[in-house]
Amino acid sequence: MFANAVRPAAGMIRPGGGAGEGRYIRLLLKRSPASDAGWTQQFALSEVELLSGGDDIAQGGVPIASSQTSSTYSSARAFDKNISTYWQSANYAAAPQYIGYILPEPILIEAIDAIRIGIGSTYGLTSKAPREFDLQHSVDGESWETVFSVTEAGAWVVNTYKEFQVS
Ligand SMILES: [Ca+2]
Repeated sequence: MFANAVRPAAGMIRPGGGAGEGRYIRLLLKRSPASDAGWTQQFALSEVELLSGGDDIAQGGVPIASSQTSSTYSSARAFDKNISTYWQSANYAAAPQYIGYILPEPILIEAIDAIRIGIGSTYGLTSKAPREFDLQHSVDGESWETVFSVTEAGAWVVNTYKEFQVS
């Protein structure tokens, strides 16, 4: 368990069963050094992996994001297995912002046991990396449920990944 990772109250976690199966996963990014400072570009990250049994299941689906600076920094850049490319939220788009993935098949949210986030070496990127975020799950892409929260991810180092244990 990552030292600063916290679980929400048990009642917030959807139990297994049909209602808990969904294709929509996202990270709701609530705070970064850039958002704290009111920068025009508040969030960026280079890679997101949704780990289940050691495998990244964010493959074969559709990346999504609340906004992007331009097509160069689209949501797909966070899922291309290249730490040199990154997604970045739009200019002046305030927190929170989200980066996520529509899986090709529904899963139980409990199947995700860790999240890995990678930050590359582009100047300023570590300042836009999330310090506080929620893992959210949805069955319809409209109503989202928080299943895991990180309140302080700590400082980021260029060209490194942090892994957050969900279960
Ligand atoms: Ca990338």
